[in-house]
Amino acid sequence: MVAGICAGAVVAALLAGGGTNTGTPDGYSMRTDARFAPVGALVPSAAVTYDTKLVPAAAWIEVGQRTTVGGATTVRLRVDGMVPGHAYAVHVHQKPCGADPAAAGGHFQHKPSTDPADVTADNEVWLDFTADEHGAGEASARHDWNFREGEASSVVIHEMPGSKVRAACFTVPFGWAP
Ligand SMILES: [Cu+2]
Repeated sequence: MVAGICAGAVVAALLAGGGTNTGTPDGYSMRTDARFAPVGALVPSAAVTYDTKLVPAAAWIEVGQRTTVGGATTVRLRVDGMVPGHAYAVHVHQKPCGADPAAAGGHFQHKPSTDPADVTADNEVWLDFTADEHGAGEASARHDWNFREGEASSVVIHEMPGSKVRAACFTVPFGWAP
């Protein structure tokens, strides 16, 4: 019975689409990458830039997720082609990206809350980074909890820490398998 439930969840994870998804009895792992393209680009991308000065077209992003059976989840971010020395704020957001930067909705929160005090790196997935002198950057975040179905769908790059302005967005097949 338990095995049947697990198998169903794995299928759901695999159907989430994109990248490399591996649902196994050991958990869920996924890695996906893309090059940014502006809204309305001839060749659309899962990675959309709204501000090509901060996130240039053709800048690269990779996001990986590893979730263990117990639910502990690590999310990794790697980027290249960003503005050297610039500090970006990055979060996992609830909805897929769209032409409108607001399409990605709010942050994924482990404990859903409207209290600003719950907007923390403990209750959310933050992947802030500062690009190195070559424009590359990376970050990772680990939590004891997992995503919930349909509540984590993208990674949003904000123009700087503390800013709500969305410079770019990457639609990611996050999983919620056991
Ligand atoms: Cu955000």
